[in-house]
Amino acid sequence: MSEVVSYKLKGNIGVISVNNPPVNALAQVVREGILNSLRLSQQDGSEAVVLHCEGRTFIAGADITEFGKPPKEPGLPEVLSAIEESTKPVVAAIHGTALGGGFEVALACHYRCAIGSAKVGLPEVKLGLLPGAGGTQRVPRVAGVKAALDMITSGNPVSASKANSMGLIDEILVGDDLLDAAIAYAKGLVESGAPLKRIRDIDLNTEDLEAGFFESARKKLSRRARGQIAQDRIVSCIEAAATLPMDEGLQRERELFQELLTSPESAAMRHIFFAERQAAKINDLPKNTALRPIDKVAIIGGGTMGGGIAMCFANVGIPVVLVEVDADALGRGLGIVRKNYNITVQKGKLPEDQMEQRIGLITGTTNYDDIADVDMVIEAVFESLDLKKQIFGKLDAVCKPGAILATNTSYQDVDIIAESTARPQDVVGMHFFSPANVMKLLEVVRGEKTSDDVLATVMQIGKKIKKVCALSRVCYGFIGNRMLGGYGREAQMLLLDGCTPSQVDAALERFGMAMGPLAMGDLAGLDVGYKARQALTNLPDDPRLYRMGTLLAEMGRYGQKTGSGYYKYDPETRRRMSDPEVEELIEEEASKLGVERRAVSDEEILERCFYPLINEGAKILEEGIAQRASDIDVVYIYGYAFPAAKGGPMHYADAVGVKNVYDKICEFRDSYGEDYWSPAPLLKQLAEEGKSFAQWDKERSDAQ
Ligand code: 3H9
Repeated sequence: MSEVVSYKLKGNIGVISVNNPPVNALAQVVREGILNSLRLSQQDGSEAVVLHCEGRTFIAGADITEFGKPPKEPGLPEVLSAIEESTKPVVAAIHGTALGGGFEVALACHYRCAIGSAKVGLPEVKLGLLPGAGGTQRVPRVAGVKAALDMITSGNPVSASKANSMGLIDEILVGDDLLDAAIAYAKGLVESGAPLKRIRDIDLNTEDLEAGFFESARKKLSRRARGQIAQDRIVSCIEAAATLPMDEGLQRERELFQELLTSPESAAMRHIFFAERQAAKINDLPKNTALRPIDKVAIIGGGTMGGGIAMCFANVGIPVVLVEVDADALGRGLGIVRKNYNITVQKGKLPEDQMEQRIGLITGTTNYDDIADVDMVIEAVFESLDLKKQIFGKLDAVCKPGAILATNTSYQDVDIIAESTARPQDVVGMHFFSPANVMKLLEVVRGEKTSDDVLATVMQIGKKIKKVCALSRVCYGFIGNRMLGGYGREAQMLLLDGCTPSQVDAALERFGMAMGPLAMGDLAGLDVGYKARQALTNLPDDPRLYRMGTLLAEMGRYGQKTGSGYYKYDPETRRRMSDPEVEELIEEEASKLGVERRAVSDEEILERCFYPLINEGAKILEEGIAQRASDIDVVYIYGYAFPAAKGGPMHYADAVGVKNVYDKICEFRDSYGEDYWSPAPLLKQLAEEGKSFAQWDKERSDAQ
């Protein structure tokens, strides 16, 4: 028997222990080990069997690295059948997170016990999959169709106590030692003559389901699915649970799981799963780099951004001091924080006493001397290099030695900011995305002199405040905003070439973007882009460039905040509507500029908008601004709402074929000129070598 899974008899209880760090994933050796252990348990003097895991968690799911490779025996369904058919009760003892296939193993057991801090869930949908080992058939039998649908389509785990109330966990264990408590529970079952409880034997109650329930569930989910098919297939599986005998339901689940496993959506989402974890790793940082303790943080600037960042820290129990220039501004800042928390409370997502606790962790000051003792400062004032330099000079004077001095700048040069202190090694960029308390991305910007321990600490604190971190070197706009330039430019050029705003946005929204670039411009404010462009000195002298955005801003049509921009907005509902006035204006401008308008296909819209992203991404890679192509994908998924089902722009390039992207860019260069369409040397190289960005990442990682 493998050492990864061991079996021992403890009195009259057989104990199967899984030990496959870090998360006890169900690799082949684990599946085989459990199967062999079960066989032993059927032949010895045990009267019940406990299945438990060593380390930090119960089984966290199938081994995702095995997906896409030839299957290895035994499959998980075989293991689950063996558990279910055991002649002695099998008890799952859960701690940490029992997820996906891990929770499905537990559901095949006759009883489930868990410690109070445990969580259980079926997160497969987040990988573009569905629970493929009975989850869609067993959960509805226990918890009902509606609760099952909610759990499986959201993919969110539930606490042990919630699972207990849903019937998914039979017993919450007390006591310090999980295994002792689970053995005691199993002994109790034996003594009381508890039956072999199999979920498959439960009759599913469908009485409370209104007619057409599954159809309307499908419709509702398709609105939020953004190009993903998994939700739809999950509904089909649960429908099968409600209408077919167990084994036929399992068969249906198996077929649909296999379909999803080979889908491009799931490949993209699995790519992102690993990319996200990889992005937190800094290639040249020694593994044992010491971390600086972060027990108290200051935020300079209590605007929307500063307030949102303060909430991120308060949410995980870290005290924050908000610094503003005067009492009024401070009052406004603290007011924004309270308002945001109130919204969360009203949505029922946060109990009121917890809100007060969190708000209690945020204090305010107008005096820099009050932040002399903090471990980390994050400057979040508006984008003025002079102002930022002044602030960092002040911070240098008041902050204790070793304090991390971070700037939340979106564009400014972190090295220049660092030079306004005598401790550039302590200066780093922490680029949050708005609203900072909601958006998951944190771009960590490594200055020329940023020290290793500052970087390691920021990566760790980023994870603690529940952000997904990606490292960028210093350049204008860092990874995300730098790439965005060409995307916005082409969206506007397409208007002159023949599109309406809604045609451009709709094509990109059908692709899966949460919002098209023109609607996004209206949301952010067309005045913002207008002002930012005025500060740029190196733009090509081309009257077509950003023509419509500039015109609309000059007309005072700033977007949603003025009720009109590329679109008109209903003052009550903020619903966007096409504006014939804008369409006329576009036609007039095109004719003034001598652009002959023509019909533009959706395909061209996608290519014109996304290929500049990919091309700039390739330049960012060859300049060493990003460590990996997959980091760029992480930035776009978590910071710019690129659809997860497409895996980020670089993965999308791989899916389309790097050579196809390169050829198209060359074609655009020939039609529209070199200013906007000069292919990145790395793109050319990969196209010529027939390689993908994923291969490029792998080769570099292998060489390290
Ligand atoms: C499934 O189960 C399908 C079945 O229904 C049907 C089958 C027939 N496999 O996240 P962390 C690695 S689908 C392989 O940083 P944390 C991860 O890459 C699966 N590797 O830890 C990382 O590696 P590295 C359903 C995995 O403490 C390391 O473990 N299950 C897997 O922050 C640490 O991970 C899921 O979707 C895996 N399943 O969070 C659960 N999981 O160190 C996915 C993790 O080299 N996992 N790794 O970068 C998670 O959500 C989190 O890992 C967990 C721990 C919450 C468990």
